[in-house]
Amino acid sequence: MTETDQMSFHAGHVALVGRPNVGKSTLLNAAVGAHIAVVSPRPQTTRQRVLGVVTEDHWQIAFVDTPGLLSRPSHAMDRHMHRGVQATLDEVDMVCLVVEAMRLSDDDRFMVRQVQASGRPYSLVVNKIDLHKHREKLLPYLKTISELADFEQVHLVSAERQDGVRGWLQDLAKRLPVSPPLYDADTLTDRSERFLAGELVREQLMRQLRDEIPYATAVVTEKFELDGSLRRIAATIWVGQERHKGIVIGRGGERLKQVGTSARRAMETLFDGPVHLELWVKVRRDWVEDEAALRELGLNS
Ligand SMILES: Nc1nc2c(ncn2[C@@H]2O[C@H](COP(=O)(O)OP(=O)(O)OP(=O)(O)O)[C@@H](O)[C@H]2O)c(=O)[nH]1
Ligand SMILES: [Mg+2]
Repeated sequence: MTETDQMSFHAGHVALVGRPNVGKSTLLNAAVGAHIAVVSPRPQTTRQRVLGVVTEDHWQIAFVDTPGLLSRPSHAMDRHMHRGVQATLDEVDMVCLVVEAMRLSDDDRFMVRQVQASGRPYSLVVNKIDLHKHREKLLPYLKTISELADFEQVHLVSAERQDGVRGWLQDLAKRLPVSPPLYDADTLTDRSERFLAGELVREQLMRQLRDEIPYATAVVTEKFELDGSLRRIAATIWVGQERHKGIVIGRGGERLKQVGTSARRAMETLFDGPVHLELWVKVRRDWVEDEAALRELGLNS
């Protein structure tokens, strides 16, 4: 990189925050162009922050995807998520608050206050605009939400359809500090393939299990070995109660098989190579409330 290039390069960290289910992780994946953050129709899918890096000729944005927060944390894991988001807000150069078009709940308002209190420059991303054909109907909504805080910019996007994402990235990049790149140009995330493998299994649990069960599951990758181009991966699915074990396994092992097949396919796409995946289901009573268990499962950061 020449000296002139260095003087015009912009780089920095940008937090993606918002209440659960607004599409932060979908937006991260759309920005990075790879499925590094887990996505499901259920709120509170993301549990730990994930870094996603986008590098272009003149800029680099390092996004931090965060768990969606509820205004009232209800258990130990919730409280860890709140602390994690706060730590992210303290570290980044800018914040993007993500909301869902035409929705404004108490949890959204809580997040607006968090973002205001962060002391960082912040902008608004209104996602899921594909769900609204007549854009002019969004105007009263945009007026109401814009009046809640002094957003530097407001962007309308559809993360799922990749609509408006490019313009949003370019606009953000301009506002980042002049700085050399913070990561290698080919870095996509700070998370290891080992971590991502566990997350892709958990994503399938979030998508395929009903009721409260997926919230009481955690996944730990026990083995991650390279055998030529083949990745041999073994993971344990931890459940909070004995009766959940049977539900995760399903009749004749059918559910676990489907979880495994879908997770393996997602891993093969992400890692760009074949994967052999082995899954085990084990019980650790009420681990969501158990600080020691949270530590062991790596969920207390
Ligand atoms: N129609 C539509 N759906 C979207 C869009 N973006 C995300 N979704 C869907 O919204 C749901 C939630 O998406 P996520 O990306 O997991 O949301 P999140 O904000 O990361 O949620 P948490 O991790 O729980 O905080 C998923 O079913 C997505 O497919 C969009 O632009 N349009
Ligand atoms: Mg998420």
